[in-house]
Amino acid sequence: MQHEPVSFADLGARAAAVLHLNDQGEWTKAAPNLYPHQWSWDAAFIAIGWAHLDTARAAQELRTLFAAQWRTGKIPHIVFNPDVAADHYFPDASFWECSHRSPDVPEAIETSGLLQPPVHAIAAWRIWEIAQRKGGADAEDADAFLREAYPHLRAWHRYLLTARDPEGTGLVATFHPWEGLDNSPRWDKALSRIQVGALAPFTRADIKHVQDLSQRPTDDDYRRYLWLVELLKQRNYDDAAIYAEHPYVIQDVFMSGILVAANGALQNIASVVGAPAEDRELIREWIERGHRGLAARWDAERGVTFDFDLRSGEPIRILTVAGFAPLIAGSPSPGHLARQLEVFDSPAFCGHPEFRWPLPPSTSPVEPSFQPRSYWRGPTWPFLNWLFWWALHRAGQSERAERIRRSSLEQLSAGGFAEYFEPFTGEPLGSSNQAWTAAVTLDWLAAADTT
Ligand code: 9WN
Repeated sequence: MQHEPVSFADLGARAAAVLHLNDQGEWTKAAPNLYPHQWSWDAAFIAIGWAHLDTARAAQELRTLFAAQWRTGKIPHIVFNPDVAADHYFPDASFWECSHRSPDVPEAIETSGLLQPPVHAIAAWRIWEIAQRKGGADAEDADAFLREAYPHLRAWHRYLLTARDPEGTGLVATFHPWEGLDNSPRWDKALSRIQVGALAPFTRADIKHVQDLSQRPTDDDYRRYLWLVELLKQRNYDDAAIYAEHPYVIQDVFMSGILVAANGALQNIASVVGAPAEDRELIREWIERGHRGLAARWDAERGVTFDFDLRSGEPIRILTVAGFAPLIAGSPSPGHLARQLEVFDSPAFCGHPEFRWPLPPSTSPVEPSFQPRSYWRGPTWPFLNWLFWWALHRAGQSERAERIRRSSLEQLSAGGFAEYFEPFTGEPLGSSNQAWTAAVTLDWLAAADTT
């Protein structure tokens, strides 16, 4: 529900209250009802929010996530909360069967078998920057935190650059839509080829919490999601076997662009912690490789990058926010960047004349698959807007960045801390009290006089 806009001063107090509402002491629920566990990339943004309230608590958020890191270096997409009733969220830990199937899982912690985009180094660096501004004990704690986080982050990135890119292309392969932007139309064609086999009867829990079905994935998509998990289980979550045989393997430009940006943050972290020169050289190579991978997927005519479906051997030519991977990555090509900004500002994205705010829709309204109320098929997502704001600043585009920050704060003060928003009307959709939405609000409010 939209309400009378609250003042920016009140917004900060309300955002902090949402983090406290979801706080479980050492980690934060992604949302009170719909998402009662710790999610990987949510946790990274949530930690940035905590950094404004309590440096130690911010560090703890990521420490809890790192404790669930697999021996391969993979950071799992969900760390399950053992206190949640089994029927509250589906699929729960018993569906994933990770601890029975993989020798690589952490001890005594139940996780999913997938991953999410690697925004964690960006968050760790942001926590450090915020703490440096506070100074004193906060700054020292943040130094210590970076020393602790660095080996986890390096192992995580190494995993993505090897197990998920065994051919060294600079692009990260994903094995399931839940690893990317869930029900994005980018995955429709690849999913339509999946022949769903026998699934045990199941009850979706998401539609108990969000009853408007137009906002959530369809049942058919859900069956395909579950079947893909069955196939991953049959291969015991072995990345090499999955990469070779799984019917759904997509080189995801968005994930790959984030990895390049995160490697930039890892470079900064490596200098602060005094990592050996070989590490820094390796991270530099990782960044170059990532840029090369994205350049190979650049579509000069459309001015965006497109994912590549390794099973069909085709690019996935659908205009979504993922097309801005070079902007997120910090592309070294001025030509690509200029073109990206043109497309970003165009009516196909932020410049649509009927949008309530000039914020990027998850899928472009020029696409036939665009649906303004459906999850990743059109709505705007505040945490994504944060990522663009951050990337635009890094690219020296401070005016554009400020437009995103102001528009986002207006959107949030009118609609509250929703999971996502209808782009034309600004209606808040999905879960309310979504933790990462509140967290990025805190960072935007604090940025008024620092960026
Ligand atoms: C599946 C928690 C997560 C986000 C994802 C978002 C949604 C889960 C779901 O919620 O995914 O992982 O049940 O739909 O798509 O980006 O991390 O907020």
